[in-house]
Amino acid sequence: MPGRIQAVLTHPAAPTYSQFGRDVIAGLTARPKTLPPKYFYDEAGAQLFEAITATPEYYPTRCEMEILRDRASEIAQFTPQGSALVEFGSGSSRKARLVLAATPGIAAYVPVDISSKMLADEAQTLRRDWPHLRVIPVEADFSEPFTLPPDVAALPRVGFFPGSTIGNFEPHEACAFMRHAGRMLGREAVLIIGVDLIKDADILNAVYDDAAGITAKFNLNLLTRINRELGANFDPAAFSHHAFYNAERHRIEMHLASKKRQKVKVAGRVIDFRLGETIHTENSYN
Ligand code: AVJ
Repeated sequence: MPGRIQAVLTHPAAPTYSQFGRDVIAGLTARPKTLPPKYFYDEAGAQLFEAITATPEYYPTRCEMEILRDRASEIAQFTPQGSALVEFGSGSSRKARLVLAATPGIAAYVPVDISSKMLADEAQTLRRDWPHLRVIPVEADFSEPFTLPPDVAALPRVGFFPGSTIGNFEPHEACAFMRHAGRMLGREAVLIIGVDLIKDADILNAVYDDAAGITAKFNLNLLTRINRELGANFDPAAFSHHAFYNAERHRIEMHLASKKRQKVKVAGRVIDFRLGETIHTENSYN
C-alpha cells in the first residue's frame, strides 16, 4: 500500500473581473436590464459614433459646429491668455479645433477620453497641426473624478463639454459631474457646455434611428464588445435596436430588444431574456 496519499485540492482562482465586467454583470442582472453608455466607445464604437455624426439625421454635431464657428470670438473672450483647454469626451477633437483656431491664447489642450486609440491618434495630428500647443491627452472615464496632468496645474483652466454628452448622465450623475469638474478645474475656471434643446419627437426619433442603420450598429456593437472582452456568447442578430423619445422624461432612450426567448452566457453566468425584453443602453436627455 502506498504510504500517504496527499490530496491536492486545486481551486480554480475565483475569476476577477474588470470594472467593465462588474458593470456588465450588475446591469444584466438588474431589472430592467441596463448597460452604461460609456462602454459604447471601444475602437469600433468610437469609429461608429464618428460615422453617426455624418448621417443626414444627426443634426447635433453640425449644428453645434456652426454655433461654435459663429460664436468663436465670444468664446475666445472668456478664455484667458495662456490657459489650458480641458475637453471631457474629446473623441475626434473636431469642436476643440474650432475653439483653438479662434483662441490663439490657449497654451495647452487636454483631451480626456475613454477611447485610447482615438485619443492617441488625435493627439498626434493635433501636435502636427498646432506645433506651439502643448497637447496632453488623458485616458480617463470622466464620469469619475480623475487628476489633471501636473503640467497644467499652474495654468488658468477652461473646461469644454460639448455634444450634449451631459445628457447621457442621469440628472444626479450630471450634478456629480459638475461638482467634480468644478473641483478639478478650480475656482476661477470657465466651463463651456453644449446642450441640445427639446424638440419634436419625430425629429429626435429619426436622429437616433438613422435610415442607414449606423446608430443600430453602434448600439449592437456593445454586445460584440462584451463577447470579445468578457467571453460572452451574445448573438447580435438576435437583438434589435430600439430608440424612442420619452416625452415625460425629456429624453431619447436607446434599447437592445431581444427578438426571442433566449439565454446568454456572460462571464460565467447565464442571463435569461424574455421575448421583447430590452437592455436599456443609453439616455440622451434634452
Ligand atoms: C455622445 C451625447 C454625443 O447621445 O447624442 C449618438 C451619443 N448615441 N447616437 C448622443 C449617441 C446615439 C451622443 N453623444
